[in-house]
Amino acid sequence: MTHDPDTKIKSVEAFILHVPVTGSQIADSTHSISHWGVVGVRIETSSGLAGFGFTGTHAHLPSDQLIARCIETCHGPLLLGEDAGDIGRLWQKLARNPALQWVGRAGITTLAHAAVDVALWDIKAKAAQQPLWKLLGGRVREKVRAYNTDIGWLSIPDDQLVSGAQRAAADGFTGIKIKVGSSVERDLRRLAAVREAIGPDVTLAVDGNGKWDLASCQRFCRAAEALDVFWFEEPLWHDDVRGHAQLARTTSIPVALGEQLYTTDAFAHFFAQQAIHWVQPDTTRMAGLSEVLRVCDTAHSFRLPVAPHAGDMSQVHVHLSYAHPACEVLEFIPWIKDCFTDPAEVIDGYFRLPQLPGAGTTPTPSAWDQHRKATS
Ligand code: 0YR
Ligand code: MG
Repeated sequence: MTHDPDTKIKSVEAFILHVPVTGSQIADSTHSISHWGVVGVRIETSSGLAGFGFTGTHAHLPSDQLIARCIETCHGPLLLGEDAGDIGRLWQKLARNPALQWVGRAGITTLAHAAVDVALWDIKAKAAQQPLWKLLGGRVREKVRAYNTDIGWLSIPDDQLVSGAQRAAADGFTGIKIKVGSSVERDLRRLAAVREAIGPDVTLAVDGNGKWDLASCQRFCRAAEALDVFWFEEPLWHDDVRGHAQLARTTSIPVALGEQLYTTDAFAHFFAQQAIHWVQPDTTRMAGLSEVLRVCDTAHSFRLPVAPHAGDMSQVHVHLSYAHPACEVLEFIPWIKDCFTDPAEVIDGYFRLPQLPGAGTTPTPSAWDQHRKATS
């Protein structure tokens, strides 16, 4: 293997940022949180180029510190001295690290790998002095449509849910998503109220975070079908391929999922069983952009649309979505965008095209000062 001396990896350092969410607390059907965790890595090359990548968490410091430790002590030593440009080879090296046999394949080691892989893409794009979307083949679409998730939390009372949805539509959003998974009756009432308030032209998706059983999902869907639901996200438990396939056969509402899947193999089961309509891989949850690209290509071959899940709050996925033909719509949550030099911003309902070289993962100095937590 020949090594470009300029992109030789000199250091691998983990970092943790805890960034407040909108208001002081939000909830879905499984948990409530006050901060978003940006657990990442800064990789520096011998020429002094710094690349950043991160995973997204619910900002639980002890588990964030496990990810940081994995980055520095398990993945880091395999990277030092390597050519940062060898993204594919380094992906394999980390994914097939014999030291992580049994320990890895999902969870902490994969989240840590996600941060590393994205940092390598960031370095490659910065070395080329181009925003990442140019490296991914350039733009395939004029604009990336955004949908707003931040107006739809289960913790938001009914009247504020309706006014928030109206405000988002007035701001130019053509898509919103609301959380479900509390009680079928309450969630149907909220869904109907939102649909009534926004009219027929704004796409309206629901997200259950895997809380309900099949019977509850079917009961919900029977009534929800009349309300033009864009997709039902994570209706059932994340690994339940058969249940999702059964639901997909019995409702006209498209099934969306992927934010809890760590590998292309996990997606393959859902594709094979026709248990998925909207494909939602996440560069922070799978082992980075390299693995997400494989899922996007596969989805495309099945003629299935991709809507990346925003564990990165769309900092990286906005590049992917401009460049990949399968990506049709992208989630918008504004919590961490101002922590980055090239924020993922929505103007009149569409994501701004990123301009700066890199993957959109470079933190600002003030975010670094304000939100940094100890990695051990
Ligand atoms: C907020 N996004 C999701 C967020 C997310 C959660 O806690 O992490 O709702 O898992 O379903 O689509
Ligand atoms: Mg979700």
